[in-house]
Amino acid sequence: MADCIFCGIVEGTVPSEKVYENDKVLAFRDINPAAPVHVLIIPKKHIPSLLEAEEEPELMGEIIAAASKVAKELGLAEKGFRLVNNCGDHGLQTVYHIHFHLVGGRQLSWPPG
Ligand code: DGP
Repeated sequence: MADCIFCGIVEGTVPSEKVYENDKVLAFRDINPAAPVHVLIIPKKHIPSLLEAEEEPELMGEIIAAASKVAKELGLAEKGFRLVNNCGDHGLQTVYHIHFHLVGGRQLSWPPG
């Protein structure tokens, strides 16, 4: 999709530090990390937000599977981590290409602010 920064990352026109990729899913380091490990996991297909995910159950499963794989590969299995989706204005979503934040490497707090 034109003007989508994450589509640009998928296409390679926007640089990123990729940590995992398959034919449907891409994972790369967040440009503004909130923790020692902060990876964004996205579908290569442009889907604006979690509101459209109902139509893509298989693809959402691919993302969860990628999160599990990347978490283990980046050393998060022992201590744990968090997988977060921000949706819409109240959720503080800023990029409207659905993405899941894989965050770990330090003690996290709860509930979110
Ligand atoms: P959200 O608020 O959930 O929409 O988070 C969007 C995240 O995307 C935010 O943590 C910063 C990250 N981000 C925005 N632009 C870029 C970019 O060009 N490259 C990378 N690697 N991350 C980006």
